[in-house]
Amino acid sequence: MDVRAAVATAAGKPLEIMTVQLEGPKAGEVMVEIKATGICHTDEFTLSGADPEGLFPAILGHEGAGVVVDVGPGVTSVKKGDHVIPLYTPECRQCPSCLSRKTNLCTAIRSTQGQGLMPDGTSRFSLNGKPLHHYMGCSTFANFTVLPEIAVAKVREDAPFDKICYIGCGVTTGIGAVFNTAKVEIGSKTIVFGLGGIGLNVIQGLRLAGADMIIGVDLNNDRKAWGERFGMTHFVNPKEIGKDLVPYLVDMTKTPADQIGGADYTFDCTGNVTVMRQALEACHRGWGVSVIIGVAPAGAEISTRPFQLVTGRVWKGSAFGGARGRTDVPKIVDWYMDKKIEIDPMITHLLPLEDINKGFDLMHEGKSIRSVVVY
Ligand code: NAD
Ligand code: AHE
Ligand code: ZN
Repeated sequence: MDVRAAVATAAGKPLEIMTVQLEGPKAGEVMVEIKATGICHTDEFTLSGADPEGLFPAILGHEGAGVVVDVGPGVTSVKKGDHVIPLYTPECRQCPSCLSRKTNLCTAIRSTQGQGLMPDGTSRFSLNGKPLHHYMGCSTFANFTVLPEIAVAKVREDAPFDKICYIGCGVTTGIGAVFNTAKVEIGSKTIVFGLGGIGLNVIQGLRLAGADMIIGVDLNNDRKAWGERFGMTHFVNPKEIGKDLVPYLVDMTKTPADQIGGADYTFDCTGNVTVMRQALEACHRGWGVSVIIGVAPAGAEISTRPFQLVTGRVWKGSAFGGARGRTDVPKIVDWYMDKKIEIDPMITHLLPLEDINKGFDLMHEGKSIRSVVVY
């Protein structure tokens, strides 16, 4: 069938809106009509050419919500009419990773997904007979897409698509990093680097977890009010402090009883490897945990003195907030519907597909938290 899509034709070029062809679902697959999709910084990262796994031409987008319109043979867990959120981290519940209970990184289809293909090694998307790559197993920058059954979370039907699409990445990533990865305790001192679509969700997660101190760090002063809106207690713009950032942050966390200082938990939500080092080194000696969420460009590497780790700081990473999508995403939708978490204010722009490139411009200009394309 013909579908409308924003196609990434080459690295660094704006997306092109066009009609492309989509094949129906094969065994174990479902076709979903995408109703809304957020634009995450990771889409920008791949479009820019910085992603070592980036493939072109491709249909990007991985933060969607929609309705199942067709199912292939053997599909049992969802049916036509179900509301779903696509999962770039699937949950097969059978692979060694899922069975380990130690990680959310299901390995059932990771290899074909990384090659921009469905699990059978082919693409469902094409343009004039030539295949187009899928992206992160989702390709939500099209009004219809095909996904493996294990890569959709069935969610309640009264939840609005233009809000819950954000749970497909940003919300779950930020809140999940706090609860699943860091396991932050009540009363913690915390620092969040980068107050964008992910960082603000880390902040609202920290507020929920009962952190005492939530320091937000960003180069953009407009982000101060945004951070405060979700529970940030202090704001630091590294360009304005006139001294080195790490000792400055460590000083902020000192108390008369603890003159060592340092945060219990820090989170990188920038993808900048210099910031990642600062986030680690701003942790408390002996126990501070730093969680890397940001995605760094091809060739970038992190470094620190091993002494930082010898003296008890811990470096961790978090993908999709450590969430098991089919199990956890429906619960996060409930949290939103029950007003335990906020989403609406973070969705700063709603755009038609034709204007999707404006969403990328707004991100570059630091003017949006989340732009959402509504089909
Ligand atoms: P965003 O563009 O909305 O926000 C980034 C923020 O970081 C902005 O406020 C920007 O001003 C700030 N920033 C940039 N450089 C900085 C610096 N040197 N110091 C302090 N602040 C700085 O992006 P986003 O959608 O929030 O994504 C953030 C990062 O998280 C990206 O790298 C993205 O690819 C990654 N990400 C990872 C996962 C995961 O599962 N690990 C999921 C989603 C996004
Ligand atoms: N392809 C990149 C890495 C991209 C990456 O780290 N992706 C995150 C999700 S970002 C969502 O906005 C992730 O979940 N990674 C786990 C995985 O299996 O991809 C690279 O550097 O090659
Ligand atoms: Zn994302």
